[in-house]
Amino acid sequence: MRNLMRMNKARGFDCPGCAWGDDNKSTFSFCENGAKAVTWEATRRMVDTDFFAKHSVTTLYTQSDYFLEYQGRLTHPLRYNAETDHYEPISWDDAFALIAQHIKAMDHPDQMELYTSGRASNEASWLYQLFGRLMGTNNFPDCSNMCHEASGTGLKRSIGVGKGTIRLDDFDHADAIFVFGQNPGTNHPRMLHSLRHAADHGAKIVTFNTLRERGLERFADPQKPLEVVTSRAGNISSSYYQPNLGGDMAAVRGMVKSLLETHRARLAAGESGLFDQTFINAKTNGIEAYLEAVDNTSWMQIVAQSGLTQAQIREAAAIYQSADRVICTWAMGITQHKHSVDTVREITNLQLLFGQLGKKGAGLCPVRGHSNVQGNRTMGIDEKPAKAFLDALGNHFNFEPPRAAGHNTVEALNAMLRDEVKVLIALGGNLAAAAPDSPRTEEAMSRCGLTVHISTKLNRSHLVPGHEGLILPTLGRTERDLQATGNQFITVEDSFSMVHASEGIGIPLAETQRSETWIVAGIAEAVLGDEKVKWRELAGDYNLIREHIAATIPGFADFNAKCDIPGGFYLGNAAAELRFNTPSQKAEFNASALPTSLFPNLDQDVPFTLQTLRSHDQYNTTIYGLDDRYRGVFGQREVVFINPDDMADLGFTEGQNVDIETLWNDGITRRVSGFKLVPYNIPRGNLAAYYPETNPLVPLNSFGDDSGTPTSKSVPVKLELSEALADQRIA
Ligand SMILES: Nc1nc2c(c(=O)[nH]1)N[C@H]1C(S)=C(S)[C@@H](COP(=O)(O)OP(=O)(O)OC[C@H]3O[C@@H](n4cnc5c(=O)[nH]c(N)nc54)[C@H](O)[C@@H]3O)O[C@H]1N2
Ligand SMILES: Nc1nc2c(c(=O)[nH]1)N[C@H]1C(S)=C(S)[C@@H](COP(=O)(O)OP(=O)(O)OC[C@H]3O[C@@H](n4cnc5c(=O)[nH]c(N)nc54)[C@H](O)[C@@H]3O)O[C@H]1N2
Ligand SMILES: [Mo]
Repeated sequence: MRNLMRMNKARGFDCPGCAWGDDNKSTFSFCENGAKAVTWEATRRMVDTDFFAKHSVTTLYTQSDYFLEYQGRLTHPLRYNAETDHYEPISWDDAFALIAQHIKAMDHPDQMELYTSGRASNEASWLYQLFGRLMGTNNFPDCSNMCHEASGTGLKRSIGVGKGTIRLDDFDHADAIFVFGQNPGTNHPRMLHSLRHAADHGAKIVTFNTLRERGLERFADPQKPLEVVTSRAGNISSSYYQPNLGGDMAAVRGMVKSLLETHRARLAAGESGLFDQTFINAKTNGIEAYLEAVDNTSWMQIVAQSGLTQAQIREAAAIYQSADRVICTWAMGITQHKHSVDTVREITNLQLLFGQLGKKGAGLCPVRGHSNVQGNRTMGIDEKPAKAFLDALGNHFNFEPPRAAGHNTVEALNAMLRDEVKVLIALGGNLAAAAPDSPRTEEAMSRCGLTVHISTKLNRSHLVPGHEGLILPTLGRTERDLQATGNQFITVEDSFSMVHASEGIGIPLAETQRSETWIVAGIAEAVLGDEKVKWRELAGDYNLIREHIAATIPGFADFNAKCDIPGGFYLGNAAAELRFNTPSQKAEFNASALPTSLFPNLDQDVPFTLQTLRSHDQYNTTIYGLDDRYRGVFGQREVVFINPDDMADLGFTEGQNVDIETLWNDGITRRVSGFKLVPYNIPRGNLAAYYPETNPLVPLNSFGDDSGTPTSKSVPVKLELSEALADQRIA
């Protein structure tokens, strides 16, 4: 509780749960799932060296992800011994020397992949990217490639900046909030407080979600700060639409089609139009081509693809029309499809028509996942870094940074499969379980010369080492970080571009655990020496790192001084000030047609589209427990949600076990077995099952156009009764 009470306060630690902002007015600055994230990290259980002496990697591999993380915190640096198949203790110095040996033996810096998961601090990730660029590579695959990449890419093209344009208090001023493809009751519980405040002020909350999610249907109960969704609560969404998976672009296109009709009818009647013509003329480019694309999209196509009726879409459009100030938020239901960049841009098109940028209570809000994933990008964890950023870095450190684009996550895995990767370093995360196509991903990782995992807990990635493997135990954000000059704090950035300090208080379990920043500095020093950069000095005093950040990244002037501002400081957002850093210097409408199909490369019929999503008891690949309370699932995770009529049509019944098999065109069988059928309120032809259990079904080379994000929310599949059961039926 002591940890929790300090969370998200002026200089407590930032909640590692999600990237929602901190509402300093709210009495409840933490939530049930934030509490789980903190207590999970703060466990006193340890996986010490005895544990690894007892269990071989092969036997650990047969255990569940839940079992692996439940063993507790990693405490000692470990080296994989392929002969004994055990991890054995190694000293920090020897570990760094081994890494340096492998890296120095590479023929080219691009033979290294530097993965990052979005919990890493600004300081650690900035240092990490500096190391990579001084080495000469932009190979920075990260969790963002599997997450909000489409938001960054789409927004950058449309409005010149890849981040959301609103601030947290905009929710208090909105007349309508449209929530697309997101389950905040589980994944961003503090967002429900913002939605509740907004609804209290009369705002309409309009939800587009394939599933009926209880968290979006029910109000937060202020009496129960930890459990924000209760059965006694009132409605949170004024309208709830359930589009097909991947149907949101069509739904928004339909809304615009309906609004365009009204707009034209008004103009024809000599009245003023519906759209914000002043804004459109002064600030945007490409409206003619876009409206032509809208005219060319038929209602038949819109209805078929969205799965919504014309009446539903017109109703949503009417709500939009009646609101002066509109916020659109979205998450993985929008970004993990083939046409996600176009979908993000379609939402932006709608907002541009009505000038919903640059005013209070309005704007675009991609709700980020990991608590510092947005900050990682700001710090330069980016396989396609901007020229201006590289120039600044090169000038400041007097070197020529690599200019060619590096690998994203899928490209990195493909490079490993081609035996082009000698060294994989992972700053956090669980690449083996988070990436698609699990057998291919594991094969890829095990082909590396050396894999290095900087981790808090044991996970699947550690069990698929390369020819050599290291696990480096690190401190979590909740823990005290004592360095040469005293206790250190780090900084993070939330979904609203607020940067703030975070300082842990928990006493580390073992002296051999080290901070991420210290570890990154140790690796860099062992490989590069300290001529150009005094890595050890930086690791001893994070203020020095922040001085370098201030000198190389816009918006961070006086960084150290600003860290004292309670609640943090705002980085600013050019698009929110109506400055658009696009080639035309205007916001760009996007005139893409709707996709002809979600699976253009398949010529067979696709009976079902499957989405892979999170339960209430997990943090990505970390499984806290086996319940998914709001969806009524208890004690199990291998379930598949299905429309009752689809189940009846197949002749299947509730509780039967099925195999799910992917329909793809590369001759590889992708199949998971024994998933229990759970009838659910979901449109026909759509299925849902949990990630990461269903990651084997997502083909590695099925990813979003221009985003490279695995299509985790639209997997073409068929269902069959599992063999054991099929046999029973025959018997
Ligand atoms: N407790 C907890 N918090 C978390 C996480 C966690 O695992 N646990 N993960 C963090 C991370 S990294 C992220 S990225 C976020 C993820 O936050 P979310 O995006 O909320 O996560 P998902 O569980 O993937 O849920 C996707 C939601 O979109 C809906 N959906 C899926 N496909 C479609 C579609 O095509 N159209 C529409 N309209 N809806 C669709 C699903 O029904 C589901 O409600 O949460 C972050 N916060
Ligand atoms: N099928 C499918 N696949 C998906 C998704 C999906 O919806 N469906 N979602 C995707 C998304 S949105 C994301 S963001 C990725 C997530 O991908 P990752 O970020 O790689 O995965 P996580 O499960 O968040 O990583 C958990 C591990 O991080 C380590 N860890 C925890 N805290 C710390 C810390 O403070 N420091 C360090 N160094 N390590 C720490 C622990 O060892 C833990 O095992 O997965 C993606 N994969
Ligand atoms: Mo994410």
